Amino acid sequence: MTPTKIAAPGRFITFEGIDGAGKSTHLAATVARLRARGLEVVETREPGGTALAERLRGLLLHEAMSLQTELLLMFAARQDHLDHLIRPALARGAWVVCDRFTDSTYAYQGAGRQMGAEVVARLEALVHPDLQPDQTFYFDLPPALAAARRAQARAADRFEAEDLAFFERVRGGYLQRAQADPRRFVIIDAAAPIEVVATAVATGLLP
Ligand code: Z5A
Repeated sequence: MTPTKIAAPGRFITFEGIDGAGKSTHLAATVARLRARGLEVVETREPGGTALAERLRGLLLHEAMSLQTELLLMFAARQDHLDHLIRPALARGAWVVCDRFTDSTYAYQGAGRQMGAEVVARLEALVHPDLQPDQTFYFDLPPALAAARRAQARAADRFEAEDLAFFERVRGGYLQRAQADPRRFVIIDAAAPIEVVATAVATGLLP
């Protein structure tokens, strides 16, 4: 009997946190570490990751729009990203490492914009009822510290221009999700020095 060939399963890893928490810094190091293991790694981000989703990203970060339009465009970009990049990569056994995913929508639109988790859950059920990240690193940082880091980095976009109260709600939204699913989430103390954070991420990464 010919043995059934089982394709190596792809893994879906996401990085989350308020702006300036350091996730992009550590995402790049994680991608390099996984590639050193000999894995095919697709590095991507949300909103974005495909030509169409990157165009939507430009609108989302810089154009004025209603809260509902913002929420729907986040999921429109995500649908395209899933269809053309994330799902095909996972299907061929690649690891996908993504800067933000639907946890961002729960945190920013659900909690930060106060639209509530229910409407986010309904769109999630439409767009990816069958898919969740295998692992999510959540970089937790007090918003005031994140703002100080951002101030040194670059000009603010539409989200970064929000006040501290907004980012406190976003942080609360993240913590609620992380505490509800401790199997998937790795909570990282992003206030620690970069080397300490790097070690925590490397240690927590799926084998
Ligand atoms: N958004 C949304 O509302 N809903 C959604 O569903 C999705 C997104 C998917 C774009 O995200 C925006 O979209 C985002 C939420 C919204 N809001 N904003 N703005 P983005 O991911 O593209 O942008 P970002 O979150 O602002 O990413 P970022 O600027 O790349 O920030 P970061 O990744 O958290 O931080 P970093 O660039 O790695 O580090 C920031 C600085 O801190 C940098 O100078 C580092 O050298 C420094 N750093 C990093 N770690 C440390 C430590 N440990 N100590 C000291 N300094 C450090």
